Amino acid sequence: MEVSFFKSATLPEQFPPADRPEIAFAGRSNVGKSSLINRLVNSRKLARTSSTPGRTRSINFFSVGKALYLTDLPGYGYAGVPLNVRRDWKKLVETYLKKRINLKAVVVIMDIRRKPGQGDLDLLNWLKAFQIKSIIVLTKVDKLSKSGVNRQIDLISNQLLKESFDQPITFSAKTGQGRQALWKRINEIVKLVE
Ligand SMILES: Nc1nc2c(ncn2[C@@H]2O[C@H](COP(=O)(O)OP(=O)(O)OP(=O)(O)O)[C@@H](O)[C@H]2O)c(=O)[nH]1
Ligand SMILES: [Mg+2]
Repeated sequence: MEVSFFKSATLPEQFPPADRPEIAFAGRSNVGKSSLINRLVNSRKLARTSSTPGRTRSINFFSVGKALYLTDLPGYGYAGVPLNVRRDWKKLVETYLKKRINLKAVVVIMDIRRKPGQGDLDLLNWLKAFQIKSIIVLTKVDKLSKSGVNRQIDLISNQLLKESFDQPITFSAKTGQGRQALWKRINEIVKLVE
């Protein structure tokens, strides 16, 4: 299916019509959200990536044929962003999550090398409270050795299970590991045929 950039929104009025299912991607600033989307659809330049945190400031909508929207949400938790800008993002993202009626799930992306931060747990709990499905992904697995990956999976899964969240999917935007598992999960939720 053809994937293309559809629209960038900084205000709710700019969101495209809610005429197809939608999956959003969220996580800390610089965690690798845009890279994950690019890898998922195997297009290197679709979502802009950067080594400068706080790059994605708007909500970016990508269309997958006419079947689906993927949305790249601005990252949270980066202190380098001025407070008033951070407040605007928060408002935009909260409005999005509350009002977007075609939203089927939010992929919550975390760095496998770090333990889930307060921002991640807040988001997960918030989604749960609003009965929005979450898919937890641990990305950048290519940065650790196999034993390092296993150790982190144990550690993070334990912490998430304590708060009764699902088992995470491990992913690498660099190698493509986890791409199929993530599509499978998305397909289960939106019942698409890729
Ligand atoms: N090795 C490796 N690097 C990654 C991976 N995913 C992302 N990166 C790198 O991490 C940096 C941030 O990636 P982005 O995809 O721009 O992160 P983001 O979450 O969209 O960032 P913001 O939009 O600023 O919040 C870039 O330098 C990427 O190349 C991965 O799976 N493996
Ligand atoms: Mg980004």
